[in-house]
Amino acid sequence: ISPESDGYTPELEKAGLLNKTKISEGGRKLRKNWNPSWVVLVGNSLVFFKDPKSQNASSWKPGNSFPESSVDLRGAQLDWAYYLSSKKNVFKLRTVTGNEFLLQSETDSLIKEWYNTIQDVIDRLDRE
Ligand code: I3P
Repeated sequence: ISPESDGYTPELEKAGLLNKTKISEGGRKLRKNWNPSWVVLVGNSLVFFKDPKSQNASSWKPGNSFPESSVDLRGAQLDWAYYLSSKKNVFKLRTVTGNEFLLQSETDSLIKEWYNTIQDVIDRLDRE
């Protein structure tokens, strides 16, 4: 199935490389395991791909490489996470199902852009 033939392909809002670790699953705390991840914000979802080297801005499209996981942003909560990591530029994303992720970049401007863009999507969904 190609993006042209599936009738509806949601708008790509943002894509890029971030460091990622999951810190809880359904409210249960997990051991941190930081890894680079190709992160794509498309429609109401944040989609994570492994192996960032083989990814590009088209990876999220139907028929292209399969995501490692994805997160529904409806009802999600975003917070800067100054106390949750020794790394700089870390924010926490908590899903409505109680999964928590930390996302991080060494580049200040980049992480702020991601924070603002994800928050805009969450706000839009809250108003729907
Ligand atoms: C963790 C690892 C993480 C670190 C975490 C450590 O050790 O060093 O990078 O998180 O700190 O526990 P291990 O590899 O033995 O699991 P940050 O880099 O985010 O600080 P934490 O336990 O304080 O979360």
